[in-house]
Amino acid sequence: GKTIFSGIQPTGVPHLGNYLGALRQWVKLQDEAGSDDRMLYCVVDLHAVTMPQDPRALIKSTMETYASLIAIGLDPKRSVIFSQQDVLEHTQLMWLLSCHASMGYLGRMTQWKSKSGMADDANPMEASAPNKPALKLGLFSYPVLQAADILLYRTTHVPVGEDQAQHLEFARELANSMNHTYCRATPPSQTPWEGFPLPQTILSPAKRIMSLQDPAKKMSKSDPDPRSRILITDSADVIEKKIRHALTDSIQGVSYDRELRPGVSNLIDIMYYMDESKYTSVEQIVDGMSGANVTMKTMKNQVAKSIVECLAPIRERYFEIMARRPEDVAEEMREGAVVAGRRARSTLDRLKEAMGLRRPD
Ligand code: AQP
Repeated sequence: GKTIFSGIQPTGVPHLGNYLGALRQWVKLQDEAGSDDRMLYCVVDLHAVTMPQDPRALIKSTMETYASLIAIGLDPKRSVIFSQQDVLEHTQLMWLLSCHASMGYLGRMTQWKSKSGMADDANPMEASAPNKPALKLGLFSYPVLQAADILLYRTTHVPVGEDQAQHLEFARELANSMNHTYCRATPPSQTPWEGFPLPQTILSPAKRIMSLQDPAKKMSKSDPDPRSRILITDSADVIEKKIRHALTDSIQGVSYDRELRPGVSNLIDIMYYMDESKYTSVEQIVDGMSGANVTMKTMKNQVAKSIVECLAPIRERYFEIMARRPEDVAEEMREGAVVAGRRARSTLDRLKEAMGLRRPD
């Protein structure tokens, strides 16, 4: 069977980019899974602390993120849903992987540069941007922890957005390097280590949803302008307003061209991916609108309507979950971690044995 793993940062309620680019795929994989497939979905709170956090806000947004996962249709009975810090093996495996991770490779990753405000050609050894705190080891080694998250469950498939493809490639490299070194070593038990499966990336069709205010940038939780994104729990009013204010262009009528008309094309993409079953293609939407001489205003109304319809039941479920006692929700998360922990320990025990780190029981 397949083992599917993915993670989301505890940044609170996800936006449409997270939802269409990754989370909806998680639900689809869960709903299509066979009886010998397993799904693990993780709120990656240890990744969150690579950036400054307000402790009280972090606890709150972790709960909101978990509630969002249940609201979109993940079912704790079918998928293991848990928090990263509840399974201590993540950081243990990270250390073992760190001893094989290349500094040079990590230095070429783009995320530490963008999150620390560093230039594209910044050198991590002397990295400090003007008026910015020095680069922290945790942010630099983020992809190693991410590789540990994935490999810990002997994951075969990882559904993520396109922005994570680079990190997945790094995880495969590390797995390869570990397999190469330790599968051939003879452990004290004489049973050679089976190695890590090389995890495949699953990209959803909506690879990259762009910001509503600047269609050259991806829709992102860290964008200071809340109008740049739609949250999956936004009310109909808020959605309509954000779409009405979305940056488009002054060209007449509706047409699709990601280069020339990135704003309009992003809105059409969103409309299409909100309910793919309604249309055969993006062209079908565009042809229908240009045939009817639809104005920008009418187009935006239609886009907003399709988002509102799709998100309404999610929003309702979200508020139901948030009305539960926080202790009960937290307990449900811990139950997920118990199941995840069992699989994590079996992977780690075998690897430690291969590395000569495990004494006889
Ligand atoms: N704009 C996007 N289009 C498509 N997919 C996206 N993802 C994020 N933004 C887009 C995918 O969402 C999943 C969960 O993301 P995350 O919580 O790890 O956050 P992130 O990738 O760092 O992106 P965010 O949400 O915008 O946060 P910041 O502002 O911190 O960068 C991932 O699978 C991601 O690919």
